[in-house]
Amino acid sequence: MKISIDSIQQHNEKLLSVHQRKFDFIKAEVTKAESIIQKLMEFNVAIPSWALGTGATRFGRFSRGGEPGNLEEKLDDVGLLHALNKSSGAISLHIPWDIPKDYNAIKQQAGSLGLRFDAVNSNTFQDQPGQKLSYKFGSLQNVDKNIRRQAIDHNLEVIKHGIELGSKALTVWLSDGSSFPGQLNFRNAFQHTLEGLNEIYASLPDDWKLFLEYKAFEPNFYSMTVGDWGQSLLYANKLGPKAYTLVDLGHHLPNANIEQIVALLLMEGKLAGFHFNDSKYGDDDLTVGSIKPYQLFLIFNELVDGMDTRGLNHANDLGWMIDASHNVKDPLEDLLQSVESIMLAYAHALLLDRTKLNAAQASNDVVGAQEILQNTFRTDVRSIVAEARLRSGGALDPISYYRDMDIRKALIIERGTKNIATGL
Ligand code: PSV
Ligand code: MN
Repeated sequence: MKISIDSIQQHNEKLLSVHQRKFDFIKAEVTKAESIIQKLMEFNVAIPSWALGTGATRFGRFSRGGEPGNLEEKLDDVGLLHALNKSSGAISLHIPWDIPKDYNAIKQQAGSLGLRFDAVNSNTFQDQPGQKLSYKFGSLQNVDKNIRRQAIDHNLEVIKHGIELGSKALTVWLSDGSSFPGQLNFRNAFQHTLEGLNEIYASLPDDWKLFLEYKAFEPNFYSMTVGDWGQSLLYANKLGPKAYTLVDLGHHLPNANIEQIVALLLMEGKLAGFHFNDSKYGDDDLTVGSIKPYQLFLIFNELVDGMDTRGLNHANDLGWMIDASHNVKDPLEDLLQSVESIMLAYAHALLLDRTKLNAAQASNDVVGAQEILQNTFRTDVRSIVAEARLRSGGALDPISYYRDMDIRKALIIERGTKNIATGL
């Protein structure tokens, strides 16, 4: 389903005068509004190919129909999001859930929708139909070298797909670990994993990066072989300069200080980027910013500060992706909300007066520092984000456009109610 530029314009015309009033007000308050808008217009967050269908818990799945049934339809859905918000111009593929049949055709389709291919993701956390050996007791960590070989070969194959598509990074998330004390020799598991990662790393093209994602628990409940940022960083440092630690917001133990983790990884030049989501209890995969928007702002505050200190380009030098699952919401609406939350947090971080914050910190002015952070966070920057979207050709209010045009209904008519997207 394609969205016409005319219909976006009509939508914008209806909302323009209200928007203009709000934008004029904030522009008078915020002297750097124009530079923030420029940065927002350059910033894009990749959509994972597995997040376009309805998610599930182990108790059930409640689809609302119109889900994409193949990679082409998934690309169309991301194209639709990008047409509306102009900030979702990339897709991240999970192999083997989304193996392209015809690279050229897929690349052409992506190009016509203004999309590029972000990191490719390997999958050694599930057994696939017809797969020779099982990952029940882990993949790269496995005590059986044939299973380790199979997992390494899978990653090499994923890199090949990525090269064809123009991706520049491989994201490895391992579910490896153990569920009971005594099940695993920790040091052997680490060494086997390192050996495997070394071989995968060696076959990366020169301009590629390896992102190593960590997770505290699940599916293993006693130990995870890449369980936290310290372990991921240990591997990344041993692997070499093209290996980085990837932060998925939902992969920490409760109350972890993620902003501090981000600050230190950036300081070490080892932060790969993000899988954005939100959580209340564990890896809940909820809409970004739905539970802890202030934490998201604090993370972006460290990101902007750390990237500027290292002279990094905000838009391109780190990997930005959503990794969420939608059990009760329309996945496309959920993704629009997630991207909006990210843009707001980024806008707030750009708005923050860093000179003042540095001065407050240097004089141990604890109250002053909090005032600076919270005054920034409580500034309503929604019209700045909307203005950036408007100037890029997107919709002033993507969700109301989506609802007014009844896009889900159109997708159900086009695709039916029975399609189930590959993925989770
Ligand atoms: C694992 O929980 C994870 O965060 C990894 O990024 C996977 O690739 C993704 O979710 C989908 O299972
Ligand atoms: Mn993830």
